[in-house]
Amino acid sequence: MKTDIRKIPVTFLLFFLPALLFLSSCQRIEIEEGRVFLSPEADIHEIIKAAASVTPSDRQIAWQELEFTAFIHFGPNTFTGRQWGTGQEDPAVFAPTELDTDQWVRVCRDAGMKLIIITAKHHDGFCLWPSQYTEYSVKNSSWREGKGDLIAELADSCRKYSLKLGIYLSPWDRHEKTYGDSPAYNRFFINQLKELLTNYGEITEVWFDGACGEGPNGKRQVYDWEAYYRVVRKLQPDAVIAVCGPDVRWCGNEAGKTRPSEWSVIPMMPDKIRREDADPAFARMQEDGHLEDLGSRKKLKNARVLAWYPAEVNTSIRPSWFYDLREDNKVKSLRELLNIYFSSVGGNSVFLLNIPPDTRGLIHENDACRLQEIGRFLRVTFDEDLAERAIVSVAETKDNNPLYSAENLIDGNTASYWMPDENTESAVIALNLKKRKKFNTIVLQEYIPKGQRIESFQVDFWDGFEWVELARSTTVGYKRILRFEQVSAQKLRIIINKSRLCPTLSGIGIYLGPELR
Ligand code: FUL
Repeated sequence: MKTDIRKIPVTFLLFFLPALLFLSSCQRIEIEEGRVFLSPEADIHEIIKAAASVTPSDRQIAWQELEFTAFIHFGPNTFTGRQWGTGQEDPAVFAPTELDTDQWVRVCRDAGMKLIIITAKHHDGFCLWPSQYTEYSVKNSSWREGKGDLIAELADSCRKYSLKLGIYLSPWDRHEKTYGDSPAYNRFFINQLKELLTNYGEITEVWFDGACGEGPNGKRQVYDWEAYYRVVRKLQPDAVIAVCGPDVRWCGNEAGKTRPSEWSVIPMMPDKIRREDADPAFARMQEDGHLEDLGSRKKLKNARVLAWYPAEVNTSIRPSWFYDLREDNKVKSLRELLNIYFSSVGGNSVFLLNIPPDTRGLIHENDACRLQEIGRFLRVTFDEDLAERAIVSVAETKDNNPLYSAENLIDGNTASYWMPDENTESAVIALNLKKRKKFNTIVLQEYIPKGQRIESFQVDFWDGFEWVELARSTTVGYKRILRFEQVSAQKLRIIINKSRLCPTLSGIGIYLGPELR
């Protein structure tokens, strides 16, 4: 039956039809916690607006604020010189003579680290806690006469020095007989996960490695990721699930490289949010420097799902993940480590630095000394913020509302922020330090609870005659640290050249750090 348009009531055409059209256009974008679903009709403007509105979960924000974190690879490999144990090593090889987790935590704390992730179980299957589901653990080693629990000791030390604790639990288990017999092994793995998430207090990060090799029976396991995630969410709802998990993305290399534009909002394959299944752009970043961004306009063009999926940059202080005597003199230099720190923490990522304890069960003097140096350098650099008492001015503040005032940029409080009106895609922030000051470091922070928006910006200083460009960069995100040759100036301006929707900034810091030799 055909409808004669002349017979449709005028009220329908005037009122309901526009309403229907409006509603159907809203269907182009659906927002769920931390994700946005776009219909194929969404155009680039709608996509960009949607991308600017993707926000992190509270657990992702808390994790991002940790900034600098430690990885501890420790287990039978420490004693055998291997990097991947076979699972056939005698548990008796695990025999640290002076194990002291307080020492580990003090070294990390002094470097400025806020969390320690321990390899509770690496690929060899050996458990650093006395799991009731396997005999392959500390309980069959001579350490503490088989009565020790390394996870408990580390958890106590972390509590003592106020650091957070995370666990690395390798799904690939080269020892466990049920591995490869998928449902049985998944039950085994979940039981171990439950032990770790119930018996040691707060766990802040669960690090799932994606390695999936053969088990002792030659079979390959099908991991039940969704079931693992449910256990973590239920037992430790505030913990982030990293790498093979929905909250934190592996940066794509093990060399400590960060992309120049590290976006936390990136396109995902529908329903896939894991290292292996994600967009092909996630494929291992080449260590020779394949640093293409993941979230620029070009990358968002054909996106159907957008997610808040921030990067974690991991590397080891030595060439290997586990301790090896032959590497005692191969500890990365201060310069190398600080460069990684500034590009990762200052490049919208969290820096996860591995420090492998030695066969005594201590962090070796060479590594400990380097971490002391890092801590000292960072403390000296960020000791005094020269912007603290500056005069700051902007052309625009959202609704002229003091809640979003430019003063928030220099109040030392990242919970307050400046924001102009919506659709203000560029802006200038002027800073007057009241007198000439020397500086070589600038820190900018976006207010990420509102999303990540800045696409390009520059910093200029007034040399007495004209504005001179000091630095230029792309994204800001949680934090951007700019380092340059020392200058002396009283006036600066930050020009946000391009932003999605409108920028937000929660902080600007100006510092004079030691030269990095
Ligand atoms: C990798 C593992 O295979 C390495 O041994 C190490 O644990 C590293 C952090 O993750 O995938």
